[in-house]
Amino acid sequence: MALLDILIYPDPRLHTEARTVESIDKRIQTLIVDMSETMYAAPGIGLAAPQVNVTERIIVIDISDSKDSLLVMINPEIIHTEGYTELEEGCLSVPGIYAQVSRGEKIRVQALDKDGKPFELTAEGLLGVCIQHEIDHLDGKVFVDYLSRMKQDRIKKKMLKTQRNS
Ligand code: GNR
Ligand code: NI
Repeated sequence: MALLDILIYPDPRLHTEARTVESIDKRIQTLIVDMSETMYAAPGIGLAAPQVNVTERIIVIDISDSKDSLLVMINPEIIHTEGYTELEEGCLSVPGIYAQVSRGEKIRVQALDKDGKPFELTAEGLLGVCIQHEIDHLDGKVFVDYLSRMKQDRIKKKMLKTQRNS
């Protein structure tokens, strides 16, 4: 059991594009277990590898109340989007900050599961938003990047200040 450290905004490493996973070996399997434990402990409903300083395209998600529905996606790709939705989002890398972000309402995603087997799923609601939020992390994007420059500056200052004081 290993809990990983989560990078906090505005850490520049959160703005690095993650690379495609080429082979799903023991190292990746262990990373997935550690990422899941880190997400559950946080607690959060999702976690992307770049948040724990691993620049590879891996995400874990569990939006269930019972925390027994782990979804692992390796090299996820959105292959279709329909409509628009807006939800108040938070992020483990931006603790204490919540804001509305506009996203696709219904998405179709393809990915590899933890054993490297390809699968597809259609998602909407919280799951759809969460998948888009996590794929953004893989592309070096954090939800505050969608906010006004003024809000981003305020959030940056607040984050740097709380990190100095802890
Ligand atoms: O725990 C999380 N909650 C959340 C709420 C609304 C929209 C997205 C999320 S993802 C977030 C965990 C996280 O930071 N994943 O990258
Ligand atoms: Ni996040």
